[in-house]
Amino acid sequence: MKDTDVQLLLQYEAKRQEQDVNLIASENYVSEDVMTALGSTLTNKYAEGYPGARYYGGNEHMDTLEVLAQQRALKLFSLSPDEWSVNVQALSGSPANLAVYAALVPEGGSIMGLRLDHGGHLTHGHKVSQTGKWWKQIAYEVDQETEVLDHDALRAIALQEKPNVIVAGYTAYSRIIDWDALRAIADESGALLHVDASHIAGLIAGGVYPSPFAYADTVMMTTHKTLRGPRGALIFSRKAYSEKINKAVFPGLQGGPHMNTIAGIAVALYEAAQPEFGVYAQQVINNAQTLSQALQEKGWRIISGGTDTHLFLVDTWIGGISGKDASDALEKEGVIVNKNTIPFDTKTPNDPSGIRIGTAAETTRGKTTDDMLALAERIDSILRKNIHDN
Ligand code: DSN
Repeated sequence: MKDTDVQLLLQYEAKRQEQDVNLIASENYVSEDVMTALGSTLTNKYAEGYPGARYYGGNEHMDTLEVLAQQRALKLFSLSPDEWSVNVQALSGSPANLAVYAALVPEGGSIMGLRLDHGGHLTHGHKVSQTGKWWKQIAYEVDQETEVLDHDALRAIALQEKPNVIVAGYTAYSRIIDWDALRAIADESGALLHVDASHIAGLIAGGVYPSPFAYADTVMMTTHKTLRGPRGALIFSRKAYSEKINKAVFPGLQGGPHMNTIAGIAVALYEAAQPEFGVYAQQVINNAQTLSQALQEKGWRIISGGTDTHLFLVDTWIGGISGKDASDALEKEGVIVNKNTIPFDTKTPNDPSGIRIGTAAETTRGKTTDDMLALAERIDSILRKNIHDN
């Protein structure tokens, strides 16, 4: 590389990724093949439009590629192309959720989403996100005692507020989601059910977490978390909504799709369809359960008492160290997590009461439950050294 400044940064970051323990719940390591697709000649190509209807010439191979990615996505989640479509062009999760609402929620309508500090995402209608400015957020919560979803409370809110769409699927929620219960609430309140499966996509693909497809009207997932692809998103929709969603993505919100990313997504979908991906997904959960349990046994409070997924939250504040200080202390010793609010947090998002831990990335690096036990020792000892006196 002639640009030695950038080359050096690439080398530094590669080394950092090699050396650090990565417990960021939304990160993963893609394969060499995905990297090859991302760094390919496809980055040179403009392909505004959709297969067979592009605004530029020279898209013969791009059409084949985009259709291949669509076919693989539908097949991976056992969806019939007669009932479902998938848009593979959204640049990432936030614009993908925005596209879904732009297509399906009328101006001034409402989005019922889990509160950000209870595990929801900014784009589930939070006021600082455009999704909370163009539409009204009807917020729901987890139960204060159990820290899991309370369907009775959720149903009461939905029946009173009659949102246009209910969003299920979260960013910092470690339990199995009862899709059936949410479908029933959506039906009773006259709402659509939109599932944000970004975090759990790879677990669903691997067959180790319940699939939402039989219950949802639309399912959005990012491709770079547990699904282990490049940064991007898939928007699945029942046929009745697909045309509106496609128009919302292009030309509504985006121009030319990133065809190199779509190629990377196609490769990741191929990889996720292999039998070994199911083994990987199960190991991700085994590792998260082992790590959370080991930390719990060392006295750390785990939100909701454990995990059914790749992630969990630790209430570090009750153990004597804030989420920010915990995250900083761990980072100094090469263990990367993110600070995170916990339900009913008494502290602030910049210095919340907890940290979020995920095992998808380290499992890709071959880590086992024995490694998780050693990691729990390491995390516990770092945190204990940094507990505040007060
Ligand atoms: N920021 C992502 C996460 O870390 O969960 C969600 O967009």
